[in-house]
Amino acid sequence: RPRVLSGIQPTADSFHLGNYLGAVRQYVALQETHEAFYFIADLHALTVTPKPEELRRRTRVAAAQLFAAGLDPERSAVFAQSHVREHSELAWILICQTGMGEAGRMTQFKDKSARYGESAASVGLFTYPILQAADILIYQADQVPVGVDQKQHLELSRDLAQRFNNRYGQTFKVPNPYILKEVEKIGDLQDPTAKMSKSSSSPQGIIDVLEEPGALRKKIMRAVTDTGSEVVADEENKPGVTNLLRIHSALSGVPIPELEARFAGQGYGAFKKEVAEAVTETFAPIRERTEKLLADEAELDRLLAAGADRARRVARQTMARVRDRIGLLHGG
Ligand code: AQP
Repeated sequence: RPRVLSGIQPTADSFHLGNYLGAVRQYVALQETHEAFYFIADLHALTVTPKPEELRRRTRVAAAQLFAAGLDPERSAVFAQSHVREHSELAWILICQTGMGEAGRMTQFKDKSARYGESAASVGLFTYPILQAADILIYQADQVPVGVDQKQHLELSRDLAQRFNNRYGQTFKVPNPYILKEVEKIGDLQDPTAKMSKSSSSPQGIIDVLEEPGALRKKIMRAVTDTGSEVVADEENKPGVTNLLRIHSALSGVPIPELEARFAGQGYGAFKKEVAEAVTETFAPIRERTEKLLADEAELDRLLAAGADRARRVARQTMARVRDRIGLLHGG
C-alpha cells in the first residue's frame, strides 16, 4: 500500500474549520487506502515558545481531536513528533543540504517573521520547513495531505529528496502533495480572501472544531457576505459567499451549482443558517468524542506511545540508510 504522512501543530486549544476541511478530513479518508502516519507536530510548535503546561495540554487535545475525527489507531500510526527522535536527527542532516537563499525564499517565514518582527522570529521558525522535510522523507511518504499554504514547503521537501538522492544515491522517495482544490484554502469569515488561520484570524473570523454551537452559529450568521443578495459562487466579486458555499458543499456533499439553485431568490440569511447547521452537525459528535477521550489521559498517552512505536520502526530504517550513505560511522 502507498504511504501517507501528515502533521498538525498543537498551537491552539482546538483545530479550526480550515485545518479540518483542508487536512484532517483527508487524513481520515486516506487511512482506508494507504499505510498512514499522522503526527502532532510538538517540535514545530516550539517555534512559538509555548508555555510547557500549555504545550502538554494542547498536544493531548490535538491527539484526542484526531481520534475523535475518525482516525483509527489500528489503521493509522498517530504519534507525537518528539517521540520519534529520528525526525530531529534527519532535520540536521537536511539543514546541511539546504542553501540559505533557498530557505530564505519560504513565504510563510517571511510573513510570520514580518508579523512577529524580524528579531523576534527564532532560527527554528526559519528552519521549520527543513524539519518538515525530515518528517516527510523519513517515512518514505508517497502522499502528503495539506492545505495549499503548505505547497511551497512540499516543493522544498521534494527538492531536498532529489538533491540527496543525486549526491548520495537513491535514499528517499520524492513525496507528492495531496491537495483537494475545493478545500485547499478555507477563508477567514471576516476577511474571506485571507486563509482562516490560528495565528492571524480574529476570533470572529475563525471557527473552532471544539467551539460551543451557539457561538459557532453566531459567527457564521455574522460572516462577511458581499453586495447583492444572490447566493452564487464568484471568487472575484463574492469571496465571502463563495467561501461559505465551499464550506457547505464540502460538509453536505451537495455540489455548489445545486446549492446555488436551491437558494435562488432566498437571500443570504436562509443560506447562512444552513451553513451553520452543516458545521454544527459535523462538529458536535467530534466535540463529544474529544471530551470523552480527554477524560482518560493515560489511555490517550498509551495510544500515542503505540503509534510512536510503529512510526519509529520505519524512521529507524531510513536513518540507518541515511547515516550509511552520508558517511557517518555505525555507532552502538
Ligand atoms: N484555512 C485553511 N484552509 C485549508 N487548509 C488549512 N490548513 C491550515 N489552515 C487552512 C492546513 O491545516 C494543516 C495543519 O496546519 P498546521 O497546524 O500545520 O498549521 P498552519 O498551517 O500553520 O495552520 P494555521 O491555522 O494556518 O496556523 P498559522 O496561521 O499559525 O500558520 C496544514 O495542512 C494546513 O495546510
